Order: sequence, then structure tokens, then C-alpha cells
Amino acid sequence: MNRRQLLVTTAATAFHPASRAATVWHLSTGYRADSFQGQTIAGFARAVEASTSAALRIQVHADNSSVPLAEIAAAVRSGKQQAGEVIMTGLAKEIPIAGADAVPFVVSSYEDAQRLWQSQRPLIERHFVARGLKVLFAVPWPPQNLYSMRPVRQADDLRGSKMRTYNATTVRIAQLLGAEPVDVPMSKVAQALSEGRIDTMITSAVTGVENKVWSAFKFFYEINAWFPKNITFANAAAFAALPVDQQEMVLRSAAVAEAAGWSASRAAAVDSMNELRRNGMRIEPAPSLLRPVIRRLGEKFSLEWLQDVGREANEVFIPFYARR
Ligand code: PCA
Repeated sequence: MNRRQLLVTTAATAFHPASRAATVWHLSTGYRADSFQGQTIAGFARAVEASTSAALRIQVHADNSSVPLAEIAAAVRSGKQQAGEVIMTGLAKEIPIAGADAVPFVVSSYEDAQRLWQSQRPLIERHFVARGLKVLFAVPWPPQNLYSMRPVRQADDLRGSKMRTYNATTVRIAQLLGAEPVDVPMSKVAQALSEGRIDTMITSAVTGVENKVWSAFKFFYEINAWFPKNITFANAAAFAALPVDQQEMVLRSAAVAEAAGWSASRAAAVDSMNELRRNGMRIEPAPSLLRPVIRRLGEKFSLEWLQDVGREANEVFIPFYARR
């Protein structure tokens, strides 16, 4: 670069209003950029950039590319990343009330899921604040259903199966069913299937489509068990360091992203079921012999969960049921 070019570049950097005060946030997620969750995050990042005239830019690192899913919350807490997205139930060991999402058969529609989030959000915010984190928004996955390689007629057919799990609550559910829990992150489901490490799993239709699971799983049962949410959050100090107008734009963009994400989840729920069907999967309601048994296991799980979590569980579930 000659002297003249250097002067021009320096002048452009110094006087361009966007570059003068540009702050870059790194946002890590364990999920894919092209899934509806990833698109919601991308929309959020675009909205922040547009509304702050690029004074704040959010660079998204999807699919565990920067920090693996299990380490994202700690990375945001320590300030290594300014923001992150994780599945909320993944935090249940530290923040038990985050596990409310995966108590089976409490939430069976998007309306229920919305009410649960309303009741849960103040508590989640409190716990996040105590950890130096700022909640931005949460978006549910479509309902969790049962995939199997072999037909399932009753709960006993699941006994001894190698059931893919993605957090502590799915592990407990597998145990209650007498299945062997096999921990596999979402991005590794296709690989685990090809290696024959799993033969059943409970997750959304979307996750089945994204992993093209139809080559192995032939049966899909609509047990509609729970609607787990992903939560996007920032390092509270990084948020507080932003000028007030930028903080406002971040929160406004977050509210818009949350609404868009819930609609995208509903649409993805329908589209992905169709996609599974188109690829030859048999989609059936929960078998009549299985239904009462998994209901009872759900009750057992709920009881254990309420005993474990204690007072905060009431703080969430009393208003949740009262709003019904
Ligand atoms: N997909 C993610 C979480 C819940 C879902 O539907 C997964 O299977 O890991």
C-alpha cells in the first residue's frame, strides 16, 4: 500500500460513522445456521445491525464452530463470547427451573408453550442475572415425538433399545422406559445412526429432517411429549457497556426475533412432518398400549421433578395452570 492509499484508507476508517464506533459481538450456537433456529438468530443479527446503523454487529458462529454447545453458557459468562444460544433444558443441572420445558405431557401445544414461557421467564431472568447473563429471547422446537427403527406397539418394545438423548431430562426418560440412554448432540445424530449406536430417539420432526434419519428410522409416533426451547442471551457486562440506544435496539430486535421464531417453529413443525412422510416414514399416533404407560411415566417424572426443584416449580406451574 503506498502513502496515498494509506491516507485514503485511514481517512475512510476514521470518518465513516459506522466504523468509528463499531462493536462486534460473537454469538456461538450449537445448532445449524440453516435450521429455523439458526435463521431466527441470523434475523436477529441483521435487525441489530440495521437498527444500530452497523454500530453493533453480531457475528454468528453456528454448529459448534467456535464453542461446543455444552460450553457456550460458560463462554458467555466469562466474556469469551458476548452472546450465545443453547437449549434451555441443557442448563437444568445449574438452573433447575430451566428443566420445566421437558417435563413430559405438561405442554401439548404452542399456546401452552407460550404460557409456560410467560410464567418461567421472570425466574429464568433472575437466575441469568445472578450469573452475569442477560436473557434476549427463547424459541421452542416443535413437539418431541418418538422415532424407532422397529414398530413399537407397547412400552416394553422400547425396553433395552439404544435411545438417543440430548440432556439430563431425556436421559431420565430413557431410564424410566428401560432403554439405554446414548448421549448424541444434534449435529451428530446422522453419524450415530450410521454407526448403529442408536435405534430409538425422542426429538422433533425438524431434527429428523435435518439429519435425514429416514434411511434408518422407519417409524414415527406422535407422542407430543414436550416443547423444549432454545434460549439466546448475552454477557450482561457486554450488554451494559453498550450505549442506551443500542441496548434498546438489541431488546427490540430480540422481541421481534422471538415472535418470528415462534411462527417459524410452527411452520417447521408442519413442513418437516410432511418431509418425513414424503421420505417414506410411517407416521402414526401414539399406539393405544403405549399411551397410558408413557403418561404414567410422565407423571412419575413430574413428581420427581417437582420434589427436586421445590418452591420455584410452584412459582412456574401455579400461574401456568391458572392461566389455562
Ligand atoms: N432438536 C434438538 C433439541 C430438541 C429438538 O427438537 C435435538 O434433538 O438435540
